[in-house]
Amino acid sequence: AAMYSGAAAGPPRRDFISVTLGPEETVGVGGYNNSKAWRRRSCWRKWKQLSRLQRSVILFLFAFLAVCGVISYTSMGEAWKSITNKSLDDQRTEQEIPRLKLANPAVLPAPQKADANHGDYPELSLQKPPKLPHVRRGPSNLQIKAPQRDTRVKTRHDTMRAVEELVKVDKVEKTEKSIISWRGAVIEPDQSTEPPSTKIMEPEKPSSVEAEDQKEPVPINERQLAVIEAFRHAWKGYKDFAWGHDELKPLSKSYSEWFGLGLTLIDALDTMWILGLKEEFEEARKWVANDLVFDKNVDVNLFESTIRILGGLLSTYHLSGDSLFLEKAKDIGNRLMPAFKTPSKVPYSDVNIGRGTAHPPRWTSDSTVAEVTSIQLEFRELSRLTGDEKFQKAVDEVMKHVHTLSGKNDGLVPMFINTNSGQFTHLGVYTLGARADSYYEYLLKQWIQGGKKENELLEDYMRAIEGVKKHLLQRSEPKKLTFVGELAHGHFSAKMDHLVCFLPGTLALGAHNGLAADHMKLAETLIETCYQMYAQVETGLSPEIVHFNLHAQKGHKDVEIKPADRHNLLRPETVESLFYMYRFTGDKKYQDWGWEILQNFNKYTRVPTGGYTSINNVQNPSNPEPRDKMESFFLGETLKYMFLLFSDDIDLINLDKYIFNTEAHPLPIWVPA
Ligand code: DMJ
Repeated sequence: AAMYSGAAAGPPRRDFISVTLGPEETVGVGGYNNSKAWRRRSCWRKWKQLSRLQRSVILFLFAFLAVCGVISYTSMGEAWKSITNKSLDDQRTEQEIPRLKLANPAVLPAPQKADANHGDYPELSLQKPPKLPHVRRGPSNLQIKAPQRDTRVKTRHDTMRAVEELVKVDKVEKTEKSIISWRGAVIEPDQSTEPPSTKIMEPEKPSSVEAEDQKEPVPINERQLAVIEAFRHAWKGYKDFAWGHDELKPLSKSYSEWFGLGLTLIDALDTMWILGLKEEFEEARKWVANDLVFDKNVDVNLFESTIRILGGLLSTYHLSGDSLFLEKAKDIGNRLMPAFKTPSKVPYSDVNIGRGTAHPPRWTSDSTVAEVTSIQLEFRELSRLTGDEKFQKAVDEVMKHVHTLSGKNDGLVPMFINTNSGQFTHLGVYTLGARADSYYEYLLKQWIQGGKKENELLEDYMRAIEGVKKHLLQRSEPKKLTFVGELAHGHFSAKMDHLVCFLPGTLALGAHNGLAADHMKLAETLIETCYQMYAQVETGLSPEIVHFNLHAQKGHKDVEIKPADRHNLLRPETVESLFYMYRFTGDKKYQDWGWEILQNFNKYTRVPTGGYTSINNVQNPSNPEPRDKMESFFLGETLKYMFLLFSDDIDLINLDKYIFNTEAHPLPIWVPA
């Protein structure tokens, strides 16, 4: 630094110098000096010796090189990043190859509605059928064969292959599956293990769209024609005097309202489809399209509107493939959801579907056990169809909660549950009749609907049937009919509701699905009893409730009827069980018993001007005392089960593909056999 400060006295300034990069001063006075300070000084001196131009050129060169360096670093960085990422992707792809490949086979249509959880469950997308060119319309036996069958078969075949591949992969993943054994009932390994996810992936198509090879229609027989005639007669009364209202009052030629939602019409939609009543169906469809409005300030019962309206709309959607019914189902489903907003999440009994408010009955904060546990098939299916998991979540939670509750007696449940505490109330009374009946039915049916994977449902069902055997079965005198009584605080009562006659059919369905063979034996015994509840009565029609004689008394039959119980509401349960028994055994006596019942309905409950009526006295053939009301389930259930009972076409609502809700509305089994 001192040297430069004295530059004026230094050597004369040269105007230019040539740039010499050689070590000019490495050999100089003093010899070799390579100290850092010397080198710094020497470089600086050299720099100062350069002209401004030279310095500018050098600076420019440096600047230029620096810019080039930055540019090439950035682009190399990108290249490097992509190389790094690619190798990560490669690693992931290798791990996921089987799943990803199978989740997106070319034959599958693009998802209609994306779901946040899609990526977690690619396998579910495989359950979706390919988009087919043709959607069936019109009642089943009036249908024309679907066109382009070859294409359809091929497409479906390809899809099935993709599914099989997936199943192979899935099987490898889930090697150790437990076998459930329940006192003699052994469930195949592939039917057991974890419950299905509540996360719903993609909306499903109606089952009618999936229907493949349609075989020649099986001709309708005489007895089925008699059912069609009965239906038409009932429908005439409804159409003439109660169109668009809840129930027909056939004697007064008017109607009654319960919810004001055209209950009979909706309940009857899928029956018309199954019976092939195309004209009637189309007319009813128009009413649904133009006049069915749920935005109404009206209180509806959650259970009744779920099984009749939601269930009826969903099954009609599946049978017809007509999206109108799904839209309506979504609407009512959403409007029923406020019922689940309770402290315990056990739903309230009533919902105002216009206001979106819900409440328990006026006198209590209890709900009925059968009601809160018999809405699951419908809400679960609604989730599957819409891709919105909230419906299934709400009802699954109720089942899970009830599963854990104390207060059961060998699997038998009390009749009431509190919506605040979530606990059973009125403990100690056990029945398979009113207020508990369909709890048992839906345990089995949900298990079947979900592909036989939800073990808790099966456990609860099997335990309950053991409870029935242990506490509720007795034999009557003189015919030694096995019946299902009731238990009240340890005391057995020989009382049996007609409602209990759903049980033989449910037991038979369970046995058909691999449960204990003795369930079928019990079903055979119990259906005989239910038949006797008709056969031993003067009109050949069952009363609402019977009491069985436990002791032989001269001149007494097995069945006793109290004056308050001798009404008949045109209920379906016995005919329902006859249908299952005939399907699974082929024994024609079940058809004959059903035929007798139909004739007696015609004899004692048919109103000449149209419609059928409930009666007050099944013991008085000369005056059964008509009540002036046709319940919606007569068209929704009783006549439908009659028609199916008389049919020899096992594919007319195949029981390996469909599960009936408790109002006889068939919904698809998610993993059909
Ligand atoms: C119907 O609404 C249903 O079958 C319900 O499960 C019981 N009551 C009637 C028929 O009896």
